[in-house]
Amino acid sequence: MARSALINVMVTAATKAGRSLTRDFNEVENLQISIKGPGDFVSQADLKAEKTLREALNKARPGYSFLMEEGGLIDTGSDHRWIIDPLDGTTNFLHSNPFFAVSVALESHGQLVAGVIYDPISEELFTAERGRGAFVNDRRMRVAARTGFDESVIATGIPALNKTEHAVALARQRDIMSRVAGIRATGSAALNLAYVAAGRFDGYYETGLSPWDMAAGLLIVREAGGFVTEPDPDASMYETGSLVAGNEIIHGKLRHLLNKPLPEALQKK
Ligand code: 2AM
Ligand code: CA
Repeated sequence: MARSALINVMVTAATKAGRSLTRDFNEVENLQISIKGPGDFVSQADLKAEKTLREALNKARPGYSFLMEEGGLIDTGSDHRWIIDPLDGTTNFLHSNPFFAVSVALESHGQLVAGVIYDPISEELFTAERGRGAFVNDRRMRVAARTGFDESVIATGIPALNKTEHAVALARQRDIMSRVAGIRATGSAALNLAYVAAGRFDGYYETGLSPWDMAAGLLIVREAGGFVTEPDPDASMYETGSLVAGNEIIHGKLRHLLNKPLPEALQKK
């Protein structure tokens, strides 16, 4: 299927940023053995990729607003806003684990209209436009048809140790892991969503996310026929940072489990 002009703009920007990340990723391996480690170098790689994205997008579509992981919000008053994460999966990148991605979404009049997630290591490009379906390297994607919860593989994220949600996340994970075929914590929210869209994960849930971690992936999963929501039907994903994804059945089942009352010690007072 021919790509639209908009998707072409986003793909050009994401692959340019991805090439910059790949070059730096090769360097990170050498820095693992240095005393200081690769931390500062990775921050620079992240900033450089964001600058590349910003410049490419702004050149093709001047004047749009930006919401960026590193640069924050640049509000130009435009009806269009790019939501970008130059390096999703930073911890993987820092540790030379080849599982990270560039994520670019476009919101117009408050609605997600296009999303691109690019994994520069596998060179997989996940794209979607509102109402036009989702694609991986230009092949149509659909979420998995699997409905047996006990056969499903579910992605999740483990919150950083110092976070209060840690105990809650473990309680949820203990409950869910006893009912499914496997749990995967990959370290990239964007790729988790892309993999749900591609039918590689049957479901995904995570807390503590930011809008740029999810924006492109939300549209890609929905355009692949999947469901993504806040676990609480009355809450907004962008506000709470929690989401649950899958096909209709797996999404419903996961959402039900995530809404079960917690042990008393973990309940908010
Ligand atoms: P990042 O790599 O861009 O930081 C890991 O489970 C997922 O959570 C990644 O997509 C990661 O994005 C995201 N995330 C968001 N906030 C985070 C934080 N404070 N610490 C670690 N990961 C975070
Ligand atoms: Ca991120």
